[in-house]
Amino acid sequence: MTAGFHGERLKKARHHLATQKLEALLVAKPENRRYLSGFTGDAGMLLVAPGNAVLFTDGRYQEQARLEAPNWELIIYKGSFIEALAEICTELRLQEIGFEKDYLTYQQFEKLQEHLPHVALRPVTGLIEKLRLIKDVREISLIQEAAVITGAALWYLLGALKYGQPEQEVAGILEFFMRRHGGGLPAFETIVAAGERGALPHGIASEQRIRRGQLVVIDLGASYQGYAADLTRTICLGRIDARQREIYEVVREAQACALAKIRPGVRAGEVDAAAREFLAARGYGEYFSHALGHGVGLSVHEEPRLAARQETVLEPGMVVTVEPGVYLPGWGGVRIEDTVLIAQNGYEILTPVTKDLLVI
Ligand SMILES: [Mn+2]
Repeated sequence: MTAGFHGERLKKARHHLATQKLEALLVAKPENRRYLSGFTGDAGMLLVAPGNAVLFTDGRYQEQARLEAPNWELIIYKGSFIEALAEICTELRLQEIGFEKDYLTYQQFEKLQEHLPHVALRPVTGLIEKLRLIKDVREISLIQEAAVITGAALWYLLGALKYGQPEQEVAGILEFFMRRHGGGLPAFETIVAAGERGALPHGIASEQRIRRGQLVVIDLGASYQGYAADLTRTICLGRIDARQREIYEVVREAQACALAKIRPGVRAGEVDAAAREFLAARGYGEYFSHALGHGVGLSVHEEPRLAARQETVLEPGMVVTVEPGVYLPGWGGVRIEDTVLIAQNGYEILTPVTKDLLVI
């Protein structure tokens, strides 16, 4: 099984290299490394060549690498990784290797140049990420599991929330629940933003206490075996006024407009536009200050972006967030977000939590 799907991914990567007329690729980005090889350690690099698949790591990960990536040729380097790489390049007579230009540091690049004087270095971007755009069935089931843990944490919180709790404590309740139910580290720092702080789209939990009458934006995501989920709900404590209710309903309708657009063949930008035009027509256009959504997988933010003018065409197997929001400085904010799978005939929401206005 393990060899099966990783073998399939490696095959696709090699095919991709061939179409780019690239002899070999050095894979440094942790998510890409994990995607291709299954190796989950903190340190290591892959070299993908037509006849070789090499995993370089250090002594701490020897046993783990053998277990997780049994079909990769394992090289445990002692001193410097680059010296080990230089040896392999000579052995395989490689003339050119690609490197991930949006990940490798300039210093690492300089060292590669220094130690591989006879190898041309070609910067590439998004090569393995392109493969990761469409999730296979195993990936979808892992994202689904992360989404279920995330949704359950929010449901649990609704019963556990008390007036006067600091935002940080609320975040801690959510994170502990997710870990207790099989989640790894949270996929990102949990956002709990009450009252005026809700106007900060990325207002991570602070020491401020949540009070009756406040809207609270709660944005959380479990990870499960490396895969992320992403969910936001905005709830109200104790009582709600007419304006809070109006803005909540506007955001909820904006999300419904965007979801109604989603199906294979539609461009990402059109989905963004559906929510954006609806909010503009209702007078909230300038208060929706970010993109509608992003891909979710081994990274919590990856391709495709659901943003203005994005030409990517949606395909079955993509997983994206749909998260319109309205943020009014000095007042607060509302965001509603689901993680959504693009399906053959439309879409499937993976984050199973009601969007009815919750007044706790
Ligand atoms: Mn998100």
